[in-house]
Amino acid sequence: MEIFTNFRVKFHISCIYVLFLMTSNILASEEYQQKSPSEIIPKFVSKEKLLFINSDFEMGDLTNWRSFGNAFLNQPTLGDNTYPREKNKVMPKGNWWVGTFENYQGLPTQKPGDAQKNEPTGELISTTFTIDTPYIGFLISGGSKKTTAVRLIIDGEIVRESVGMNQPLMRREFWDVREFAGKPAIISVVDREKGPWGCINVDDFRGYYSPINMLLFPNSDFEFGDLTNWKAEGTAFEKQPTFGDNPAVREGNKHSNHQGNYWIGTYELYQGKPGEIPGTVRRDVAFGTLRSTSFKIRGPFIAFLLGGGKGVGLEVRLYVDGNIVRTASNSSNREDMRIQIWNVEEFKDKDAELEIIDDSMDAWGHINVDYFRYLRLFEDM
Ligand SMILES: [Ca+2]
Ligand SMILES: [Ca+2]
Ligand SMILES: [Ca+2]
Repeated sequence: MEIFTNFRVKFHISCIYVLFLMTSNILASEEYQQKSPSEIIPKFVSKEKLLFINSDFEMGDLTNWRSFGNAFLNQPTLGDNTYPREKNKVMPKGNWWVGTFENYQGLPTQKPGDAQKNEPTGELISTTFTIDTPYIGFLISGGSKKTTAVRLIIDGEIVRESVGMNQPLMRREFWDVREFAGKPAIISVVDREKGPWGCINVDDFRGYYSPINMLLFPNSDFEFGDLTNWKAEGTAFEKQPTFGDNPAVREGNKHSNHQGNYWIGTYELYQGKPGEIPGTVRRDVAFGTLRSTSFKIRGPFIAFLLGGGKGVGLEVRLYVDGNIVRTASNSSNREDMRIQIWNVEEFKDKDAELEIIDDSMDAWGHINVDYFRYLRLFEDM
């Protein structure tokens, strides 16, 4: 009888729980539709901690790090040292960071902006730490080749690697390290490059319990596989987003360089659905616009991928308070998308919208875009 009662109680609790789940799902979806779009953006909060003592370089020395070669001899660097020199920000977290182009530690013999430039090379290796959070996050910028990189090494193997984007501003990068839970690991920062962009900048290595959402709004990277939070007009964006590296299927040597699985390519006609054939194209004759939902500007820099034709009528626009405040277009005809960065510091907390325009029917009359996101958040500065 007791078992039966327990079962009934459990059954009732289960029913209530299922009802609760159903209701909360309905509420969630209603909330999603009824609230203004900027309110549905996930909160950018995340619990985190230092990966190990001085993983943020705030001791002002290389405690818990070992340096090899000469690139890291004059590290860490004090303050946003690129700014006095070239008016470009790196945006370190705190006072100290590592930048192998830099040569400023606040010594009396030095002045802000001093540089050792690209020539020095070397490696910086962290103390061994245990992977006890599901994610590792850090700041990174510098050269985009594999010769300037940040690596996670476990059991002597490189298991994660990130590089810069050939620009000074450090972005917040995350590694999913759940599969390595409990393992001993080290961070290696390498600079094996003497040529242009032969430098690596890093700071603020932290263990995260969840990654911070850097998207502008849900589906600003098109990974839903549909146009949720986007509104298409005209025909160019009808069968979007595009699935996979469709130009490479067709031409082999041309790649889209997209993020994840989905992106926008108005030449393309393949969404990965049953019955569709990879490599199929719509060609350049369609035109139209794709307008995003409204979102609040939460970070100082918006980045995205842009490719396609360079012609008139192919453009990405940022609207703030209904006015066009930023535009981007291609400088050459290219399928492979490249990173574009907008400084939007002045529009903090304002309402914005994106618009992608394909108003061209010419040869190369198509536009490719993907992965609209923040490089940093105001909360992360
Ligand atoms: Ca720091
Ligand atoms: Ca170098
Ligand atoms: Ca994508």
